[in-house]
Amino acid sequence: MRIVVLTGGIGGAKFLVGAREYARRTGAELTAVVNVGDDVILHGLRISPDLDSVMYTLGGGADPERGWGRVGETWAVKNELAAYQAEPTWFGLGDRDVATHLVRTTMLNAGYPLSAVTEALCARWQPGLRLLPATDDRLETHVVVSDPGPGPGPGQGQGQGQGQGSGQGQEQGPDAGGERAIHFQEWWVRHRGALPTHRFVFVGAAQAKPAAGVLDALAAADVVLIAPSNPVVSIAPVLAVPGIREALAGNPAPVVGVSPIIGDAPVRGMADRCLAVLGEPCTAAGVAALYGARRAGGLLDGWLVDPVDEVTRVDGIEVRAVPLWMSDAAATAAMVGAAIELAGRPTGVAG
Ligand code: FO1
Repeated sequence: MRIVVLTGGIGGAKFLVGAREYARRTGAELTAVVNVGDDVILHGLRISPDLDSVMYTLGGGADPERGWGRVGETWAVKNELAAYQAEPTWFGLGDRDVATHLVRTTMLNAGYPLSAVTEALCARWQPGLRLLPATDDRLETHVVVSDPGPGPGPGQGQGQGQGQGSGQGQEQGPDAGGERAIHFQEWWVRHRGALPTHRFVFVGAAQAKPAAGVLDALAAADVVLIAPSNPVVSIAPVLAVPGIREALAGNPAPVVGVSPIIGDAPVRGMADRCLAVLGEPCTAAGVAALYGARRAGGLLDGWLVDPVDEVTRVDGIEVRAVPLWMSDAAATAAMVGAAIELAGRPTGVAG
C-alpha cells in the first residue's frame, strides 16, 4: 500500500514517526509532502523549518522538547551574531543547525532544487520515508498585520533603538490603521502571533509548481493522510500549490485527516490564534469543515477526532473517534491504523 502524508513541522513530525512505525509493520510505502511556507532566509542562510523538524525528528537528531533544531545544541554563532547586533537576534540559530542551512544554501546557490537538497540531507539522516517539499519554488507565508505607523516598530528598529516600539505591545502610531506584511517567522517567533493580524498570504504560491515527485506520489497513493498540523499555516500552504488539490481530487484514493485540535485547543503551537485570524472556530469539527468534504468539492473522506470532542458527524465526512494523543510511536501508529481503516483499506496489521 502507498501512503502519502501532507504535513507541517513539529506535530507532523511526531505523526510521521508513528506512520513510519505503521509502514514498517505493514510494508506500506510512505511519502511525506512537507510545507515550505515557514522557509526563510536569515543571515544569508536558507532555513526550511518544517523539512528540518521532520528530518531531524525521524533521523533522531531533533530536540524533543523544542520540536525544532538539534538535540544537544550550542548557540555560539547566535551569541556572536548578537554581539555584532546583527538582526534578527530573535531567531534561535543553533550551531549544529547552521551546518544544515550552510549545506542547503550552498546547494541551492549551485542550482540544485530544494527536493534534491532535501534528498542529499536525508542521505545522512535516513528518515526512513521519502521527504518531498511541497514545491521547489519560492513559497513563503507572510502575515498582514496592523501597521502602528512610523517609529521604530518591530523589525525596523536600529540596533540600539530596538528597545522602543517593540516588545511593549503595539503602540498605535499617528497614522494607525495601515497594514503591513511581515514574514511568518517574525510573526511566530518574535511576536508569538500577538499582533493585530488580518490575514496570511502565501507569497509565490500562484507561480509555484509541485516539487519533483509530488504529483506522481499523489496520483499513485492508495491513501492520503493529512497530519495533525496547523491547518492554516502548515497544511494550507501545501494545498495552495497549484496542482496539489487537483491531484487529490483526481485520485479516488481516500483522504483522511487527523484533527490537530483536541478538546477545543491545539495540541501545541498556535492553531487557535491562526484559526481566529480566519474567523474559524478552534474545534475538531471546525477544522474538518475548513478542509471540506470531498463530495462537496473539499478534501476529506474521513476525519479522526479524539473521543473528548464527541464529534459524531461533519457533513459528508465520515468521522471516527480514536485517542489522538501522540504519546509514543506505538500510539501514533495505532492512530495511523485507525485512519487507514477509516479509509476502508485493509490495515494489514493483525489484531
Ligand atoms: N521557533 C521558535 O519559537 N523560536 C526560535 O528561535 C526558533 C528557531 C528556529 C530555528 C530553525 C528552525 O528550523 C526552526 C526554528 N523555530 C523556532 C521553529 C520555527 O519557527 C517553525 O517554523 C515554527 O515552529 C512553526 O512550525
